[in-house]
Amino acid sequence: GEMINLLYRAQEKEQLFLCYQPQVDLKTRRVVGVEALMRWDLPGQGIITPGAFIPLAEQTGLIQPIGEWALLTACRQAARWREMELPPLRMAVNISVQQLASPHFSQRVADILQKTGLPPRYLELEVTESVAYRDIADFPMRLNQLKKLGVSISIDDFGTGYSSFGRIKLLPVDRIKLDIQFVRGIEISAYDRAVADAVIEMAKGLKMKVIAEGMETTAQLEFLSRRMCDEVQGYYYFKPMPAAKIEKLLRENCPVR
Ligand code: G
Ligand code: G
Ligand code: MN
Ligand code: NA
Repeated sequence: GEMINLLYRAQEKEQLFLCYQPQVDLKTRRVVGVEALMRWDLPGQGIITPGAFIPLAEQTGLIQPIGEWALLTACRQAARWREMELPPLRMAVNISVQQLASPHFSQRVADILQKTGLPPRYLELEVTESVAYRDIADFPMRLNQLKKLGVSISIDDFGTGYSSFGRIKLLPVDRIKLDIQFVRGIEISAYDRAVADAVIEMAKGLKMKVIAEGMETTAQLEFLSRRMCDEVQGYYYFKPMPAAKIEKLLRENCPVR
């Protein structure tokens, strides 16, 4: 309907932009990465968050051009920050299953890295757990192709999908993102604490890093620090913010409390 036509034109009208949410290393308490998060500035409607339009973009195939725009924009931004000689920063970009299923995707990533000059080790691609169990394409092969470019791979929303360890084993995963629902439950649910604990331990055993999503409270911070979770991303430290604010943050380069 109407929404899809508006979204179709959003890109050429330059209504889309990216915000970046810092990711904090729990040992050094410094910002070591950011996740790029899309926003849509639709005149008369205000800023629309991706939850309200990404599903539509996925259903209609628009995610291909929009997702590619996000990847290019994020890499360009990360390359610019490197030129400014700010402290090193990982750039995490969300990738839809549809993008990964496209046979040209790894070539497009290679082109974008070349065009922007971003060293591949600074780019992380976030895929959801569903790449482990969806059989629509050869995802292990595709992720391995991407790994060969030198980028890293993280599994988003971990703990909410239907994957099995037998399938995840086939994927070259560098980092697991513990889903926000388990982080939210840390103070109130023994079940969620046990899941958070198990995911952190599992990641360590499998030589993967783990980042907790959506950390909002001191109690969560204390729990995650005690359990030696590697990194956190959440409103407790930082909300998603425009590029200029990230720049300021990096320039100051102070540890967070
Ligand atoms: O509305 P909210 O901000 O909660 O939505 C976040 C969701 O949108 C997350 O699932 C996130 O992965 C997704 N998302 C944000 N930016 C992008 C993007 O650039 N590409 C893709 N494919 N998904 C994105
Ligand atoms: O699915 P994905 O992890 O890509 O989406 C990240 C989403 O989580 C973004 O929409 C981001 O704004 C949101 N988010 C990040 N930190 C917090 C937090 O501390 N609390 C809540 N409620 N949402 C958060
Ligand atoms: Mn994500
Ligand atoms: Na998530």
